[in-house]
Amino acid sequence: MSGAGAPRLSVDGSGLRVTVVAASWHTQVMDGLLAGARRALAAANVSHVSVVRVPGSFELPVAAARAVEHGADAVVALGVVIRGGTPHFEYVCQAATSGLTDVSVRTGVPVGFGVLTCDDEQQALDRAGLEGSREDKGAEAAEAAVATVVAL
Ligand code: DLZ
Repeated sequence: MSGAGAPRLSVDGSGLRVTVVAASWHTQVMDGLLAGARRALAAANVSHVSVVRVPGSFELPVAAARAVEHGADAVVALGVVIRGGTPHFEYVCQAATSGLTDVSVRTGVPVGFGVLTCDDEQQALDRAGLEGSREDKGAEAAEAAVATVVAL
């Protein structure tokens, strides 16, 4: 985890089934987030990892709900939403955030929140876990999901 006050998480996720649901907009950033999530899950010894790709971040909640129905112990949701010239940004961010929260709270299955909501592409690249990025939000979301399952 990174940022002021962020915890250092180190957990053993052996035996857990984790599904990564990933949007497809902003390919380069998504590739970084997905690679970071995979790295973090491997470091936590999670061997049962499924990846489900959906078109956009708006579709992440339904994919997360299905993953839970199919037996996932934790879900990692990854997406990138970049502000444009219309209010569309707010609607997609709101739908993704509240939808993923709803799935998690309703089912009791942790959902790691790795959806970047950025003003421009550079902000997203800085957080994508790519070479030169300052932060690795895909890894952070995966670590948070696994740590929460273990804690509960
Ligand atoms: C339509 C749209 C736009 C404009 N921007 C993004 C974005 O920056 N990131 C993202 O993940 N998805 C975007 N989408 C697609 C919506 O999430 C959704 O896939 C479509 O509205 C179809 O339901």
